[in-house]
Formats: sequence, structure tokens, C-alpha cells
Amino acid sequence: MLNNSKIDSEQLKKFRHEVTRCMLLYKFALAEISTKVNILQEEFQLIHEYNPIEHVNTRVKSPESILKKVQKKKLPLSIPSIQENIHDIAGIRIICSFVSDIYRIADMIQSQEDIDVIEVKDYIKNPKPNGYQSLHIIIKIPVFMTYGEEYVFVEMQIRTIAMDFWASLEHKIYYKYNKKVPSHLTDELKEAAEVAAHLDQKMEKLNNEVTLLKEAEADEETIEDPSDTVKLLYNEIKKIELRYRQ
Ligand code: 0O2
Repeated sequence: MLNNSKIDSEQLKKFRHEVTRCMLLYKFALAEISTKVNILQEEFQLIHEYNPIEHVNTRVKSPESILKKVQKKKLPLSIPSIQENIHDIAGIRIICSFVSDIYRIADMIQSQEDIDVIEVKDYIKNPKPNGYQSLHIIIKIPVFMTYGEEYVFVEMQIRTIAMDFWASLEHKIYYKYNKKVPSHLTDELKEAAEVAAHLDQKMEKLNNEVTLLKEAEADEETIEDPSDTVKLLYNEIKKIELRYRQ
């Protein structure tokens, strides 16, 4: 633990080494979860011919933000305490096309055997009073280091484009007004969150209709001549080969 007493150069070196090791752990944890998400995305695309993920961002929390959280939560200023009590140092944000995709992705991640689900906060079913919506999942994921395996906390935020648009604007307004947003703006933000949720519902409904139409069209496709089947399969294999060579 760090305190105000003098530290010598050996202690400082040790501290630097520990902090670097710790930051690397979070970086590797994010690399692992990103790989898992990429695999799900590609496989989903293959099976359902549709990509449920719009984009993915990862970040390691800045040292300033970590220290602010240490103070806010009145935690001891030590690396083990920070690792144990601050669960969002490594964060991944997955932006999905539709609300149903959020739960599909969440289920697929949560069912993986090497992932420990620590906490789920569903701000979609229960939005925050200000209107914030998102699905938050705190997981623990193993990272394989030279000295053995370490389980690392990662915060996953899964949301739609509309939820993300709202959250990023609200975040800007919150900091612009130094966390004291005038009440007329908080009211309007709440209203905007409801509009965003309505848009999500509407888009999902439209998408369901399009999917049904596509399924009906696919059922009608028949091949009359057997030699056409060979040509068709050959062309399909060529297309797949080209796609996976890229
Ligand atoms: P940053 O800069 O994004 O990292 P805890 O993490 O448990 O101590 P809390 O608030 O109980 O704190 O966790 P919660 O509710 O799961 O929220 C964690 C993160 O969700 C926040 O991280 C934000 O990224 C996001 N978030 C939560 N509420 C809101 C909100 O009202 N508006 C917006 N725009 N984002 C929100 P940080 O650490 O606050 O910030």
C-alpha cells in the first residue's frame, strides 16, 4: 500500500513494474474478450447471414479516473485493492443493431465456460431515472501470463446505436455543466431517451417484417435442372474462398 512516507528508488521501481504489469493484464483481457466477440460476430454472420454488431470499442480506464474512483469509494490506495474493487478498468462497448441482438450477444458471451459472470445491470428493462439505457455485464476472464493464469474484471456495455447516441450526448452535457445540468435540459434528455427507445422498437419491428419477407422468398427458390445445382454450388464455394482469403 502507498502512504505519505518516503519511498526509495527500489520501491519506486517495484511500484512501476507492478503498475505496468497490471495495465498489461487489462490490455490482454480486452484483447481476449475482443477476440471472443469477433468470433461470435463472424459465426453469427455465417449462420444467419446478418451481422448483429455495428461496432465495438474498448478502453482501459485512465489513471486519473481510477484515482477519482478510489477516492469516491474510499478504497485503500493499493494495487490489489484497486484490482479487486474497481470493476470497470477494462471496458468493452458493443453497439448492436437491435435490442434483441443485445440479449443474443449477452447470452452467447455469458454461456462461455471460461467467463465468470459477476453482475448484470439491465438498464434497458429498468432505465436509470435520467433515461440512460444499456445492458451492463461485469465478467471475469482468464488471462494467461508467463507465471500462470489471472482472472481479470471486464465491464461490458451492450447497447443500440440510438442508446449510444443518447449516452454520448448526455455525457457531453453532463460534463459541460460540471455535473449540474439545468432541469429543463434533464427533462428534455429524458424525453429524448423515450424517443430513442421508441425508435429502437420501430426499427426492430421493421426488421422482423423484412426477415419474414426474405424467408418467404428463399422458400420459393427452386432449382429445375440438376446441372444448375453443380454450377450454383461451385459459384458459392468460389465466393466463400474469396471472402476468407481477404
Ligand atoms: P466512464 O468514463 O464511462 O468510465 P460503479 O462502476 O459500480 O462504481 P455505477 O455508476 O454504479 O458505478 O456503475 P454503472 O451504473 O454500471 O455505470 C458505469 C458506467 O456506465 C459509467 O462509467 C458510464 O460509462 C455508464 N453510465 C452509467 N450511467 C450513465 C448515465 O447516466 N449516462 C451516461 N452517459 N453514461 C452512464 P463511469 O465510470 O461513470 O464513466
